[in-house]
Amino acid sequence: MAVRKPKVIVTRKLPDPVETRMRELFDAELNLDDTPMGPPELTAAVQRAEVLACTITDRVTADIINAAGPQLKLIANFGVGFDHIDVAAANARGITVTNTPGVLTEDTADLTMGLIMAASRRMIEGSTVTHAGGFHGWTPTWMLGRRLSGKRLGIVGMGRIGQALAKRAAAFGLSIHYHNRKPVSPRIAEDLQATYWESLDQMLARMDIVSVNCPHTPGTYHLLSARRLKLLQPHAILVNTARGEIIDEAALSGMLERGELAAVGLDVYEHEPVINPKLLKLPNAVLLPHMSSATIESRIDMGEKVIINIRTWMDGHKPPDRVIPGML
Ligand code: 8YV
Repeated sequence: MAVRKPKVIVTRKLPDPVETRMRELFDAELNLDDTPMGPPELTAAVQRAEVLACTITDRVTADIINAAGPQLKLIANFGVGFDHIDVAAANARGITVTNTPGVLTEDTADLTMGLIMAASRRMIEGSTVTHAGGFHGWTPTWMLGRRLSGKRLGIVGMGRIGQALAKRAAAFGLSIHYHNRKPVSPRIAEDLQATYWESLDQMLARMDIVSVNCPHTPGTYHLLSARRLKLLQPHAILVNTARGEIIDEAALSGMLERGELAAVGLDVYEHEPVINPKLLKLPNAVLLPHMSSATIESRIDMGEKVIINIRTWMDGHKPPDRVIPGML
């Protein structure tokens, strides 16, 4: 007996193996030229789709959800963060929301470690100057950065990615400190040799490097506010591979411009894809284009998770990666 294929609208171009599998399993409408969808396109999509397979570039607001037809049953996000989806509005209409946790943890932690190294050792600055023909021979005092080994790393948010970063950082000789809503289990704390700080303020004031690894929720918006950023030591380095909204980007840019902070390594921005113009001018700002999960392996695994969530829903079961408001 032929299995009924649900109408799945995929909002962005996904890796070929993912799209091929989606075509086999679903009545999949793909976005082959990868044009991001604005509110009119998203509204049209939710009026026809049974499943919306969306990404961070889609603002799935309450207005969009309330415009959906009764056939929309599942919003299957391609990505772990879901702050671009009004989950409460979706749930209120009986629409399930899922994400793709776990599969991008290691790649995101790798890139975070990369940003820490690049910012501490001025790697991008060195490469840029070399490409521009500016390497005229070794000198004893040129391109001096800061050693990692023996320094303190403060991780804001000790979930999967924070813990994966802690393991990498320990191998580089950094001592691990963290702030979280609650301490990790004694077994994990011992494994990671991690020191818990209940007070974020106190931790920030004592770290050499700070990494933001918590989700963006109403509670973490501007968690690193202008006041808190001022607590950082002038030689400190700040990296963020979580969400731009967690840091007051204008305040951070001003501090970096005034030399009140040694360097930053950012993969995410408060108003993506717009970046504060001050940051763009500063050589001690290592800036990446939101690429921490950008490996072919992560992106295929994320697609697989989206497919599993849709398949489980099709089979009449609760999808494994359901998200609910306030779960983070
Ligand atoms: C994703 C991310 O690529 O998963 C996340 O939360 O930030 C990214 O690494 C992006 O969200 C895709 O929707």
